[in-house]
Amino acid sequence: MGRPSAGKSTLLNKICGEKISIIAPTPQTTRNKIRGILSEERGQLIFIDTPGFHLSEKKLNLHLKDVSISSLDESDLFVYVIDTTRTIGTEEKELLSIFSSMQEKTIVALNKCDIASSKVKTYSHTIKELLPGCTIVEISALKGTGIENLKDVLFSKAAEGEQMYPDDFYTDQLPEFRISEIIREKAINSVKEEIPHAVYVEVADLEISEDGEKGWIRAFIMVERETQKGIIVGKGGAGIRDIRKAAQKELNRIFPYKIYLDLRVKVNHKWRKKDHILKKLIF
Ligand SMILES: Nc1nc2c(ncn2[C@@H]2O[C@H](COP(=O)(O)OP(=O)(O)OP(=O)(O)O)[C@@H](O)[C@H]2O)c(=O)[nH]1
Ligand SMILES: [Mg+2]
Repeated sequence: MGRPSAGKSTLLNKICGEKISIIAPTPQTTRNKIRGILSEERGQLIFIDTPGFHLSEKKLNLHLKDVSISSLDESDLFVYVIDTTRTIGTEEKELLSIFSSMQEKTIVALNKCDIASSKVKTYSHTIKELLPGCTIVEISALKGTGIENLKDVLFSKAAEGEQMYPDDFYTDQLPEFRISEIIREKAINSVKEEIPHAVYVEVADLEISEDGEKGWIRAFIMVERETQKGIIVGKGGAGIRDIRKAAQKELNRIFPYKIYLDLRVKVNHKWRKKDHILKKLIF
């Protein structure tokens, strides 16, 4: 858990060694609880990546906050990720207060130590004072620094239980969801400002050949306005072509069949205000 853009998804992927959760420089990238599974000789850890903890009265953000908070009930331990390049604001204060009531179960991961080495020390000092019962680790989710130490801490703190997933499982996401997320990642990384927030992806069709060697996907990048559609499509269609190419390349790396992706852009006016769409997308 942590504020938007703290590096939660980058961390999940680094720990599990696979691309499980999508990443973007814009905040509010993750919109669902995304499970990542790490299986080693010493045991299995199941992680839940969550949407960034963001205080806002907008409908979409309220849904995202609910998802983030509800993950607390499902977890035995908490990794609270802090972006040490930023100062403590209202959201961080609220998170600090949430975790202050469960310090024994909380590991504070001071992230981005690759670019904020001096600030990490100050943070470490502050957190020791505010949350003396927490374990603090310094990491760079991007570079992989401190990840082995974090894993050791988690394995030492985790309670013993039955193995929940087979050894070779690293996520439980359904193919349609995973496809839509990969397309969304490529789309939101190609645009700026408000547009990433206005994007969702709908997989209309996924057909796999009988021999299991080919997969055909028909998907739509959904935006809120015609102008946003124009920006995603780009000059002469160059934008959507690049998104399609990048998504297809990554999908081909992940799925065992050769993928053919048919990708278009459509408008769903003000979808972020529509309850039935939010219910479908955010869970
Ligand atoms: N330099 C540096 N950048 C990082 C690190 N971890 C994450 N980032 C960058 O921070 C940005 C946000 O990363 P995400 O992993 O998407 O952050 P998040 O916390 O999942 O964000 P939301 O899903 O929006 O809440 C991306 O541009 C990452 O490359 C790190 O350790 N060092
Ligand atoms: Mg994320």
